[in-house]
Amino acid sequence: MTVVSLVLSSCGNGSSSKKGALSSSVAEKVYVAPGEHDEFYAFVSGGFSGQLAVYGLPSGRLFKVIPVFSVDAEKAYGFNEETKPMLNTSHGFIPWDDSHHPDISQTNGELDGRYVFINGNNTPRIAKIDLTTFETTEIIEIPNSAGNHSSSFVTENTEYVVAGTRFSIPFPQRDMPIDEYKGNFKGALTFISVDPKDGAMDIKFQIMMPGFNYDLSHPGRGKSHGWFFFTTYNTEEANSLLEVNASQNDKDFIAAINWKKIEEYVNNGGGKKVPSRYAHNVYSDETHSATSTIKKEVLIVNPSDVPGAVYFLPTPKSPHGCDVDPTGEYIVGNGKLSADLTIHSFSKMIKAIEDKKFTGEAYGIPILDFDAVHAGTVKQSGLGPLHTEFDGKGNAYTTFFISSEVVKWKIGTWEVIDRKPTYYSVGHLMIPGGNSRKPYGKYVLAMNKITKDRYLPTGPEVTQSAQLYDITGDKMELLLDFPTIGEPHYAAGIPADIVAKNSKKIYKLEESKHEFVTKSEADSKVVRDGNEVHIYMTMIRSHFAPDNIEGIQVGDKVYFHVTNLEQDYDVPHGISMIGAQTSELLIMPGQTETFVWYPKQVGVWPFYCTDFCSALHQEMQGYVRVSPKGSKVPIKFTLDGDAVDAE
Ligand code: RUQ
Ligand code: CUA
Repeated sequence: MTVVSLVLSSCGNGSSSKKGALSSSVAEKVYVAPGEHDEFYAFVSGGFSGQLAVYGLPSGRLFKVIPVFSVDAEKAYGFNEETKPMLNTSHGFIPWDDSHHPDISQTNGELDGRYVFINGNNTPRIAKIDLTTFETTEIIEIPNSAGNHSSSFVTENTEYVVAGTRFSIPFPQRDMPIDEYKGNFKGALTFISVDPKDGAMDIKFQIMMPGFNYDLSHPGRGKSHGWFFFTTYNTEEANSLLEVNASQNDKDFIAAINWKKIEEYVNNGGGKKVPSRYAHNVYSDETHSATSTIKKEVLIVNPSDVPGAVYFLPTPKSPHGCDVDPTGEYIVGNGKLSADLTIHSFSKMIKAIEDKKFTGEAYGIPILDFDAVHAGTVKQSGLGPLHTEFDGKGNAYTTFFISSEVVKWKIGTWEVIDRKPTYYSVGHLMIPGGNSRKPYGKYVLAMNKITKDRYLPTGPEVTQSAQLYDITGDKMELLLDFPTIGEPHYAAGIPADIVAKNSKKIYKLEESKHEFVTKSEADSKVVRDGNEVHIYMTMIRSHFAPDNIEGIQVGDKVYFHVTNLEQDYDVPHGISMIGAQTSELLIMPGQTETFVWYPKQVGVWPFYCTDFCSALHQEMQGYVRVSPKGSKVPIKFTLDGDAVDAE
């Protein structure tokens, strides 16, 4: 009630009202009128939903949930025969994951809007989403890894997408006592090359690091291009009760990896191929189908074999986020058990390396002298810093989980300029382009873990949410709360016009190379092959061809290969079959998809279109006659109202 009356009473004050979230101008700043488009896309990770959600900013409107690591019955992802291979791993078909950190591809350090990458944390995987179709088109499993968390961040020209293990594990993986962790477990940092032409991913090498936990990472850029930075914790190498035992050391490390040097080493024949099983799954836009290949070896690099490639920068108090400013000079360590933020200087680091300012080593990796690399500290800035983003105007914004706030501070002077509460317990934050040379510093999006009283209650679980702040002025201004799917971790934002112009409208029917495509109604047919029946079906407003099918028997395995003949934008059709133990298919114009049905009961069973496609959508239906096993009823179907006998 208070909110309503304040909003009303500030009406007419125009933009002169600076009362924060309650001024009347706030509504205008997020209001996107009906029919108008948002200025930015925000790709917000779904966390334990395993997916990636697409929102518009500033409105906070949800456009799409892209299925990535979890099956999605709405889109048949992981249910139809075409996409099942996408979820294959060395552990078999895995229908779920925990998706954390999306990152958009870059060219020359700027967002190019071709792909979004995102990591699966649980069964380590990296996925690539094609931003012409907004569909997951490639997933590569990461071997010798567990809790794939310091991922999936891209280098300046998308040379690599990088994945680091959170949990160290025995290398090679084997049956061994857990209390022999120290020295025997290793942490793999994986560099996945991305083909500049077609975006194909391939594991180029894995660096086998000491058995710490590798928490987050970011690439160098500009002057630090060629380097990658990873926060570590549990440098104690404890293996139980980590909340106590991994917080003993006053400082953990940021690992600085000169990947250019390692790339050169590897290109000259360095490294060792070791057996490792991992899945590489690729979806083809031509066949509308995915294939899964199990790969059998990976190239391992031991850091001490490449002198000058890996260093440790001491960083206080179990750092979480590892963030690099747009110039590439500053590396921010967000020490989650600290009140301070530690910032290292890239130039000082290079100098310290040249001057050999080392204070020791860990497993042969030099530890740089803290004072020789330290650029500054943001003092007493809040409690529990997690992540930092940049606006490209010399300011940084850090989330503080414990004190529930976003704090704005100045790069170089390290002074706090502003702080705004979040509701509540903020984890990540995102400025569009914040992980690039060119941030679009108009908004910051904070992603909160707990929302308690902010929304109508929905039982024991209340939605997680995002909050949007205007950051164009000296002071941040809270504009909007909106609910999110799952639990958002990182997000990636991009100006809409970079992506929208490339959005695909239809799949061209004549270009389809799907194995079971039916390009015209006249080609529709039903073919029996032993107890397998293949139905080659088409759909167009507002009927299926064939519609009535006879001669199916209990115990058959019936494949519905269904092609949507439409060649108009935004005209999908759906199909669902009574008793099918799978989802509907939702088929885009020009696309072919397949589901399998096991008829279990004799009778005449209907199927229908699930997507309201025309005024005669309710007429879009058909029947399958199911006879007892061994029946003499021949295969027969109707096309265009005429009965056809199968050849
Ligand atoms: S980690 S807060 Cu993946 Cu910070 Cu989410
Ligand atoms: Cu096709 Cu409804």
